[in-house]
Amino acid sequence: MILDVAIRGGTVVTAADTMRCDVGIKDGRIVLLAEDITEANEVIDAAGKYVLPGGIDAHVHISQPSGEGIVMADDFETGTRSAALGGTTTILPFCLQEKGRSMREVLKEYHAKAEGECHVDVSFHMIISDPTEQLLGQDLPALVADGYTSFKIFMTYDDLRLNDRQILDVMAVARDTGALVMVHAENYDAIRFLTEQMEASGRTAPKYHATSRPIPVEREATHRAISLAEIADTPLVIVHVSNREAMEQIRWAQNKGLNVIGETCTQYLVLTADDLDGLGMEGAKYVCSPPPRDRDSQKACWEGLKTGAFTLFSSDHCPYRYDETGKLTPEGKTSFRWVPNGIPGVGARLPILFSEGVVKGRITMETFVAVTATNPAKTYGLYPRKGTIAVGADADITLWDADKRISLTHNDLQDGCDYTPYEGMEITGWPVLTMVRGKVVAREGALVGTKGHGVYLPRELSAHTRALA
Ligand code: DUC
Ligand code: ZN
Ligand code: ZN
Ligand code: ZN
Repeated sequence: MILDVAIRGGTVVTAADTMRCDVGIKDGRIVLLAEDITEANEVIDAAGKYVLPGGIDAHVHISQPSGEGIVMADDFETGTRSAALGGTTTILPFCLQEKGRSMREVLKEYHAKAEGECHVDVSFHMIISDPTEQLLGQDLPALVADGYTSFKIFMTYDDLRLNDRQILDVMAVARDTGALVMVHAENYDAIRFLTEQMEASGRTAPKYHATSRPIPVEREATHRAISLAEIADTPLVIVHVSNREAMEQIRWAQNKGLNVIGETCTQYLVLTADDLDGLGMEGAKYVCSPPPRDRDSQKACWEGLKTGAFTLFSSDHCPYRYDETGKLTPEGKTSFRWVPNGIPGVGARLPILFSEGVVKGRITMETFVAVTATNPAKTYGLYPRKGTIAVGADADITLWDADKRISLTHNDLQDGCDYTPYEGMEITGWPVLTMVRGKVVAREGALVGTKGHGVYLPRELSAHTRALA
């Protein structure tokens, strides 16, 4: 057999091992791992580089409706472009069901938006905001069978939040179908109470976004979500965990034997609430929920990644432009309450985790691969097709230059935003080549593929639910 591509001379890293070997690729898949592969139509020199499974960013938002007059800065072309340049080969955005709408219809719209536009592969989580009898009884079971095997629910936001009974009803469907529930855990009433107090006393600057949703807001909801999942008897992913107390709820549940999975994100490792305290509306650039906290929270999130309380590391890429078209709403509503919640980061995720984590000795190279690729693939039903370097897997590969130094600017990321919250960070380690199913899509900071190479991936059940279904 003549191989299409051989990646030669690199150091392959998986979630389990680091080894010197070449990678042979045929028809978009890895077909050979060997010491010295010579017969191939194309040879990629990986000497001195790490050969990693392409990143899987299991938590991104693209082209999602965000309220009147607010448009996300990324469509599927720009969002997947930034992913590719940042070494990520699969993303999992959310399809948001607005109240009163059929989930099937909503999914069709997202498929239409993504079709032919993507540089990397894509699959969809669903956001359930309206758990009608029709959705719970008919539509969701059919959609899970069709490969939409995860859904996110919210405990806060006027238009999205479910009450405890609704959460239990959704969890029961997950239990019965093998789907995996992800939860945004913040206490709605507590946030409203605090927001009204802030506004009544004129505290409306962006920094009060963080004050209006302090750690107990998240800790309480995290514990409640875990309890509801225990009662409904289903595994649960707590997404975007920001601090020690929420992490301790997850660890407590895991020690108790509950199948609770934790995710943390870039912003909780490197930003703090002080970043929201800039001149004028500058702080709006850092408004996301939960908000970045303090140094001890950062430390706790690193601990969570190192010890396995968190097995998922995502960007929560949620892109809004910092101008009158988006991050600041056009009607001149300048209270923090109106600033859309979310910050961009799909392209910066791997470099920041590598530089701050692996280079600084906080996590191992294998943990880096596990939390950015292998675990997301297993958790969301893409493994072993995605998330590892093994014979039979898709040839989704990122070549990593561990020595390359860069002072990060928004220009390096090429998303649709007009800023990065990580501007000026000194980074060591950078992806120098990204390959999706055997085709190079980005090389040395430039896009080389054409949009449309990325395909939609229907998914299997999660490794966490499969045994139960
Ligand atoms: N939740 C997210 O997952 N992303 C952005 C904002 C939010 O509330
Ligand atoms: Zn959320
Ligand atoms: Zn998110
Ligand atoms: Zn950006």
